[in-house]
Amino acid sequence: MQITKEEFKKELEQKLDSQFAVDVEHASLGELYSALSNVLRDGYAPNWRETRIKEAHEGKKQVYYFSIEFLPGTLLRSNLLNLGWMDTVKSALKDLGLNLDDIAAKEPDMALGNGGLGRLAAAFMDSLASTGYVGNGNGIRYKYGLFKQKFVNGYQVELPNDWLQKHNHWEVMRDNKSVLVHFGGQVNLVQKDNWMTPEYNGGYSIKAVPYDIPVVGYHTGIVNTMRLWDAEIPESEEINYPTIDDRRKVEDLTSILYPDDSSYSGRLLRLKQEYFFVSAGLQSILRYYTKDLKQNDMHNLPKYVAVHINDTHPAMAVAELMRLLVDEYHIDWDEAWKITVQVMSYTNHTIMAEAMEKWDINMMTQLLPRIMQIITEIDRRYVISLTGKVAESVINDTRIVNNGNVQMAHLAIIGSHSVNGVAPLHTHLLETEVLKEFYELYPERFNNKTNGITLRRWLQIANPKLSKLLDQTVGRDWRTDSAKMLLLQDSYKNAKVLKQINEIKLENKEKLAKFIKKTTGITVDPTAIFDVQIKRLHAYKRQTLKLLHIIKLYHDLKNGIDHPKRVVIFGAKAAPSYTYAKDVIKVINEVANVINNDASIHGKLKVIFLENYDVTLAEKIIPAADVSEQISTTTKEASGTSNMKLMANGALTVATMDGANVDIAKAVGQDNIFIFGLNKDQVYDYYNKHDYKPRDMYNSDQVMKETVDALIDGSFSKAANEGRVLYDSFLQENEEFLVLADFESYLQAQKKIEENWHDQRSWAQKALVNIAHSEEFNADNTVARYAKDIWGLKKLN
Ligand code: 9GP
Repeated sequence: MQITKEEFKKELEQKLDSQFAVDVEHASLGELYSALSNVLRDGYAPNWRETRIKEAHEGKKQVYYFSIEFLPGTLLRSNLLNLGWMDTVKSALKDLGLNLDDIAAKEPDMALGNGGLGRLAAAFMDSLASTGYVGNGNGIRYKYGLFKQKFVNGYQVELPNDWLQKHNHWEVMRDNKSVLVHFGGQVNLVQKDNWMTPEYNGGYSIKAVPYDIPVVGYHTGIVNTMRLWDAEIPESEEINYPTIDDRRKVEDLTSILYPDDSSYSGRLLRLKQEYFFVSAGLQSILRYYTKDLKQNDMHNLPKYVAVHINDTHPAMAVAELMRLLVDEYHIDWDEAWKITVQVMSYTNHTIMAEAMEKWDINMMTQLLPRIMQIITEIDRRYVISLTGKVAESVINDTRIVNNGNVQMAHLAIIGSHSVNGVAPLHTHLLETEVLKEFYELYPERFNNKTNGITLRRWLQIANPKLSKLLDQTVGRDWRTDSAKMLLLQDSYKNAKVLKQINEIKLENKEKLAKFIKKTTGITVDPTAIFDVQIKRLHAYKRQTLKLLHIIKLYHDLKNGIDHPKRVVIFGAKAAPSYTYAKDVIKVINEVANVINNDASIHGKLKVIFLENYDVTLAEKIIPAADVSEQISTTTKEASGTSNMKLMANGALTVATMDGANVDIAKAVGQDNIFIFGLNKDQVYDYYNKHDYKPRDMYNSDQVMKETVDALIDGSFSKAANEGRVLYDSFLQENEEFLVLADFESYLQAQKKIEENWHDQRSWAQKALVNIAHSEEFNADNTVARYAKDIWGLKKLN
């Protein structure tokens, strides 16, 4: 539905009046946000309803994307954009003396995730709706999102992120679609009507209540649904929870994202969460299949339903679908297994062992006795199917139940018809190293699907000026057909366009500089190089290598060696129980303090660690970046997606040949990226030979020694202990992340960046090539590949 300026103004006034009894002039920004989002709801509601009717009518296959994380960020501006209302509303608000950005700032960021995998899930939701597919999200409605990060004396402090406090304007609670999820007790199988039927003794049920969030497609008229489940006590069981405390214990199931898994109770809660949203999701899918689509033959399920397992957290979907098919719908085991494997597909997002979940058998038996029985049976049959055909060691390495644990990645792989990695190098490593034995067993299941990003958000919303420049140079069609962005290359020698690229960047940097001043009190010069590293804090991502570069620059400046002005900007959260990562934050903050307050370097170097990195903050930083730091240890970053967002905004990448950096390098060419560091074979050589001796490097390289020593020689005395931790980690024999091994070549890459910076015209040309080629990483195309190769979807008519 389209709207005129006058209609919009009238609607807004009416909403303000009916909701708050105020007029535009007297409304607060919060009230305006609320009223505006309600006008918008009225705008897309008919499309949402019609999409559901169409889905059922056309009976097209649908994908259900099961993910424990979704990171949509804020939705007001993206809903406005996708509905086609953005320009009208902006201009109407301007007439009223209002600014959309100020109003949008009132929306809490939906931080229901940690990092890349959650953001990718949200990007896929947007892309599915925007390319015309029916795709549904299935996740958890955490009452508290990822913690709010504060720095106190340089340390990370985690505060609850009470994002729901002011109400989520987009969600719709659908109590009538609730389902019950059963936990605990004991299960015996008894013969009933010729069927081995589970008889449950004890245990308890929790009511899973869905909250639906609309996902508005970009100019498609399609509105899909992201369904997030909340936990409630079923009315029939209220008597068992007489006190508020009792109730809270149940409702706490969906309170927090990532319960602390260093304790038994934390792990138990996590396992409960995983089963909760998986079971609720699958039950509602089957209800839709039987009731709304009126299908009664479960054998046809794969024609209508694809379930995607995003990382291992929802891997229990394999066992839960088996339970539903066998126990509830009385399908023979072998038939049910065929159906399950055809329905399920799985993405692996990391080769880091810590993210390959495993669950203790006893814990699982106590919490989910029937699921454990089913997993045991899947495992038993798997072992039988391979016995005598492959080496026993292969069976032991790949079976689901081993060493007292349930291996969730194994369950996902064995129970899915497709297993994909998220960049070619990552997929290659899965096939040849991490999941080698599985690859040999099921080569046809493995495939690559390189990640993508929502260009709409990172360009049209976050960088309207650059978007306008694209309109002027390549025409507006790039907004729906991103391949058109490649036409920007025709302006490679166009002095006016190059100048505009630099001017836009400078304006964005001025805006960020103001934000930095407001939030940190620190003044930064917008003409300096804005050098950005934004991602979760993790040893493998090597914020530490950036830190060493900063110290080296500082030493140079103190010693009278000149460098172009630089502002290094970090954004990163450390997992609350990850002490090394928190030590890194403390050290960076104290190094920043010393450098930012040292008048002798005349402001030539500034180090800014912005608090509380999330999607909203990313939208402020990314358009203002000159340099994109993608410096993980080669082989460790599955793909990365900030690398794609930054290039789209014209930042030049300094990178190891890791994850999707490899593909970015291929897309833009070696002249338009700064590659450094060990390649994958060199990294594996160190790992295989166990002969990485960083201390020898340190002893033989005076610059490296002075740089690393600064961590312990009192230069940054407020982080003496944490500095020692980092120092020791770098020098440890066979240190896994090879920080010092890449130090020298990283400095060389940075030197090249400085040399290039002096020639602003050629810098703009490199930026232009990066912007143009970012179209290769459009998530719309990524989901189209999933839709075709994995899910077998057809677009809605
Ligand atoms: O670490 C990967 C990151 O490289 C990738 O871009 C992202 C999306 O595929 O997933 C991250 N993995 C996780 O967040 C946890 O496995």
